Amino acid sequence: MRNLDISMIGVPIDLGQSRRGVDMGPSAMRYAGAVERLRALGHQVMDQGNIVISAVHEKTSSEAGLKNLEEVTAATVKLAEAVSNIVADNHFPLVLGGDHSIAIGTLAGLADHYKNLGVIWYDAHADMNTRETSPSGNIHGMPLAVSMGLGHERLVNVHRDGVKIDPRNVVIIGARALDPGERKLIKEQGVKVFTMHEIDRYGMSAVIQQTLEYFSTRQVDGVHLSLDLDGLDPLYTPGVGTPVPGGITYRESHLAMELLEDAKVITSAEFVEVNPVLDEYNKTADVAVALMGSLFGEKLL
Ligand code: 6HN
Ligand code: MN
Ligand code: MN
Ligand code: MN
Repeated sequence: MRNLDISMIGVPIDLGQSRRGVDMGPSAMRYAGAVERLRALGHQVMDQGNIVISAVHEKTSSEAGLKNLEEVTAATVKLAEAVSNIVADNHFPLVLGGDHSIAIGTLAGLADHYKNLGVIWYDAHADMNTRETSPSGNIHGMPLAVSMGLGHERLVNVHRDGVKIDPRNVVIIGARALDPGERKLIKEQGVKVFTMHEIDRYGMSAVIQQTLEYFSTRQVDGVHLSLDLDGLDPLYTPGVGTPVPGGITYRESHLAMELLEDAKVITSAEFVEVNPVLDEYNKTADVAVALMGSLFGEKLL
């Protein structure tokens, strides 16, 4: 059991995609008891509140193919600063989304402190589109490519110029909805992916074991967990904007968190895409907070 100083920060933004409501994700996870759950495990938890995001949804400051580019850029710049300050204080950053576009800011802030960061991208999607390959123009489908230096310069240069993470330090877990351009980029960039096929075939335990072995060969200096609740099957997490059937189970997800906690490797985390408007009585936020419990050391006995 680690006793951590956890700094929690919410990013109430839904402009990285097209379905309103995911801006209420931070509140939903707080109502589900995130702070109390982690304090009960013996951690210090400082809730820093939310990054200030304009609540006006009419604006579409788009360049073609990049919806709300202005607003997403502004939000990620603020988040990067906040995350960087949290790490500078030797606290553990725990970011509550918000749609997955916020990862652009989280990873930019972490890049101030980690020179060879490992990233676990727990998601049904790869989030590796660019304006050229995106089927939607939604920036939440782009943050991983952006963080590798691929995408619109406004996004690539958030907080500090250029590349934030090495593609070979990225492990995607749970993928089952990849766009053609993403498949190509995954191969070109050398990203490691455990699709649902590998999870079905070898089991989550082996997948996490192989992930940890891979990070150790890469000699990473930290590991960020970016957990999109749509990585789980919509049976367990219906409150997400882009659900994909055939996903990771509730128990497999707990096992993944437990094994990561046992290995003591995770140095920052974000939980994204919780949309209470699409949910069934806050079920998805409850699952998010339960997974936080396992990630931060909760045991069944
Ligand atoms: N997410 N690949 C699709 C797109 O629009 O680019 C879906 C992206 C989903 C993004 O869930 O964070
Ligand atoms: Mn302190
Ligand atoms: Mn996703
Ligand atoms: Mn995602």
